[in-house]
Amino acid sequence: MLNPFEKLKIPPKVNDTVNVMLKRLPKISGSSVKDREIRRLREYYERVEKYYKFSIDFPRVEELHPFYLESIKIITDINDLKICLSITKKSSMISMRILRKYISEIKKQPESEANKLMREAFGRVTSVLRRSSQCIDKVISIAGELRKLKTVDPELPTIIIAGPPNVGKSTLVSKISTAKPEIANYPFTTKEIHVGHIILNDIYIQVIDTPGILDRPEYKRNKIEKKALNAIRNLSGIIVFMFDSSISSTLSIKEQIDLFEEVLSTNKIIVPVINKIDEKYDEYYNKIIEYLASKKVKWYEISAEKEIGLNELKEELFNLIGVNKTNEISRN
Ligand SMILES: Nc1nc2c(ncn2[C@@H]2O[C@H](COP(=O)(O)OP(=O)(O)OP(=O)(O)O)[C@@H](O)[C@H]2O)c(=O)[nH]1
Ligand SMILES: [Mg+2]
Repeated sequence: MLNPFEKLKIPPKVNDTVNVMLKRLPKISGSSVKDREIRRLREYYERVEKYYKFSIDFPRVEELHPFYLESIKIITDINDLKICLSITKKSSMISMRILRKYISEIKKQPESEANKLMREAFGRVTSVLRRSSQCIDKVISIAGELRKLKTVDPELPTIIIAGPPNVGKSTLVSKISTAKPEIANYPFTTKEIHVGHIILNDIYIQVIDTPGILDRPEYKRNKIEKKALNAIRNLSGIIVFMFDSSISSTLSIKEQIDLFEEVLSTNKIIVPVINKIDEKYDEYYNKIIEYLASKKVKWYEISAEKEIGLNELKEELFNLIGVNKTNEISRN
């Protein structure tokens, strides 16, 4: 299943449509005044029809995969969206009806009435659209944001790279997959979910880079953190949870452990990975391994940046996914 918003045709914002139409009017001509005014209204009709089709083609919220449903909830209130979708549909239907009525009226009336009728129709439709423009434009911008998630396929075998900010998630993703996310030495560099692939003979493994998450209650979390949690909770796949063993880690060891516990509570397969082993700070490192040993889980120690321990980690991930490492042909 691909992103249900990927193929959705998103119309221009209302004001843009009206402005384009205003500029187009003097350029539309016809064989007679009647013909010209009908052509003008027909062109408006075609543009308005795009809003109608958009409202009809917008994926039904009830049928969305939980990952996409949650993606909407992060951006907006679902009920507001539903109301705005129905306003988009209704106002475009009313506008289309007005335009049809005036087109047939122009056909019936004398030539001398044609321009007046066209202007009347134009004014009425424009005011219907403008009255609903806040709602229509809202749905348009939500659809635009959702389309950006076009590469997330919730049904591909998936590895989700998660953890605190600045721990090296994007660095790891860039080393093991096709994705080339931005890497920088400050928290919240990654603000969206990014997707790369490890390509094997017959399958694609999706590798998802997520934004950093802080150890704090749900209600305090920002939209960026919520996007990461959405991937963790609603995409099926293996989670690589990264710990930072360097002295400059954004979260304290206790916070890192608490966050790990939270992710653990999702009951997904989780592979703990201690990163920045090249710059490990013994006191921190010891606390992390002491904790992981007490949990009786197998962990991996890597330096994503210096490419230490990556092969062992990949081998484990491939095993968990159920593919053989010898099948790997490329990471580009
Ligand atoms: N010493 C060392 N530094 C690393 C390692 N991996 C990443 N870094 C550095 O850590 C910083 C953060 O790396 P990113 O990959 O952007 O970290 P991130 O977890 O994606 O960060 P956010 O997107 O902000 O959550 C960068 O300066 C990296 O060069 C490592 O293994 N060792
Ligand atoms: Mg990042």
